[in-house]
Amino acid sequence: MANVVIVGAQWGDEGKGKVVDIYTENANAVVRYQGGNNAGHTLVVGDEKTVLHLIPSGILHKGKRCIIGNGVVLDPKVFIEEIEGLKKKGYMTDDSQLIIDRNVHIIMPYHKKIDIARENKPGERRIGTTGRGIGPTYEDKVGRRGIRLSDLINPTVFAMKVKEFLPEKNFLLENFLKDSPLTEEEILEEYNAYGEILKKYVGNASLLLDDCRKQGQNILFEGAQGSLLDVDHGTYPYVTSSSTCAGGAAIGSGFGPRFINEVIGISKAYVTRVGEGPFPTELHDEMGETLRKAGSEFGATTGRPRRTGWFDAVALREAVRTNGLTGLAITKLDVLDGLDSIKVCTAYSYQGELLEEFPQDANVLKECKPVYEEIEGWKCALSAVTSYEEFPDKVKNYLNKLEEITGCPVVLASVGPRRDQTIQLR
Ligand code: 2SA
Ligand code: GDP
Ligand code: MG
Repeated sequence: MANVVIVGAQWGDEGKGKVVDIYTENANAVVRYQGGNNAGHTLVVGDEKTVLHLIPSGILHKGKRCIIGNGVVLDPKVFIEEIEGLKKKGYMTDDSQLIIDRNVHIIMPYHKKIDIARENKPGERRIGTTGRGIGPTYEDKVGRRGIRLSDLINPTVFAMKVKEFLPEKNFLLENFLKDSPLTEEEILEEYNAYGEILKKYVGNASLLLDDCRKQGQNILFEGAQGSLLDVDHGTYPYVTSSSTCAGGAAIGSGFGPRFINEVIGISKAYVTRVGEGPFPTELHDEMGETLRKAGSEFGATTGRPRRTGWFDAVALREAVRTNGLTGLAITKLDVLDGLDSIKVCTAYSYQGELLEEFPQDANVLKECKPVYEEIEGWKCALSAVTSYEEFPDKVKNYLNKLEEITGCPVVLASVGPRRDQTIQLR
């Protein structure tokens, strides 16, 4: 292992948390580089389940540095609660294990209110956001009206910025979104207390990572959401507001892109999506429900039911290219255990034309019909399999098929949520 980026190769929830936890074994530092607490990354160790929203999934490994890079947007309340939860379980015994870059942008109370009010506004196009204030925080970052962690920990600067920005937010809330305004006093009282707690975690992620690199240490970058939710390369406007693709790892941490050695894309053996937006292989029938039940497909942050569908190689080839994937990890193979036959989408049909490449326009994608190849199911339980050799031939065929139609080698297969239900193929 050298410096590796782990990204979701679909619309999120592919099992990134589980894979990052496993790769952390060979890493010295684990870095979150985009998104915020819209993410829900699930780790299962023995019988204990931990869902992380902000803190890198390496945190269960003692002594591994966990870094929150500049590209992340941070809700201080959620962050503090997450630390408390981990400490209660006996993790994070040393506070210096965790560093937050001082340029991280802070999710403010008005960001959350605006996110929720926009989603609920009659007549507005809904995105199906998580309601965590992610989009409005990134808007302010790019609009140069953001509040960074370095501002939060300086009460004078923080008060000045709240005074400057709040009137515009209140105007929007009251006049356009028909929501109640916020007062400076309530924000300062709540957030000054957070600043005091967060102080001890503040650092320079870029400098730290460069030091790690110079010492020959291994760095793992943990993507959140998925490539098809990338603000540039995803199914815009039905995307999240950050760069979820591998390039985001460099921007969101201040690590030079030429030092990244591998990019591993995580993909389910089928597809899920939560929120609105086009999804060509979506199943609206019994089979969709079967996958949702067998895969426990409910949001790890909001509990929303996830939409389900067959594996989509057209979408995955897009992820292979936009991320420069060096390998694929296929998760949740066990969810397909009971099926007589499994479909994989190899191309789309659009207005009588065969498309082999993912359309850039969401309006075209919305009209695409999947062209399927059908593969025989293996009809046996995989959850106890521990090596590639133990896989029935039909599973090996499925994995070979996925390699062939995506053009990317499968390096890992997962047959259950636990750490020990993982098979390294290469
Ligand atoms: P947002 O809140 O502005 O980022 O929402 C914009 C779109 O991005 C999607 N999104 C996600 N998709 C899958 N998983 C996510 N994390 C949670 C999980 C989701 C949950 O792990 O299950 O619990 O509902 C995630 N975060 C953002 C979102 O659905 C919108 O389509
Ligand atoms: P992430 O956002 O990509 O980290 O994924 P989530 O944690 O949101 O969702 C993945 C879900 O699938 C979690 O509940 C995991 O525990 C679970 N999971 C991961 N890999 C497997 C697997 O191979 N089989 C099964 N059955 N569940 C898995
Ligand atoms: Mg998730």
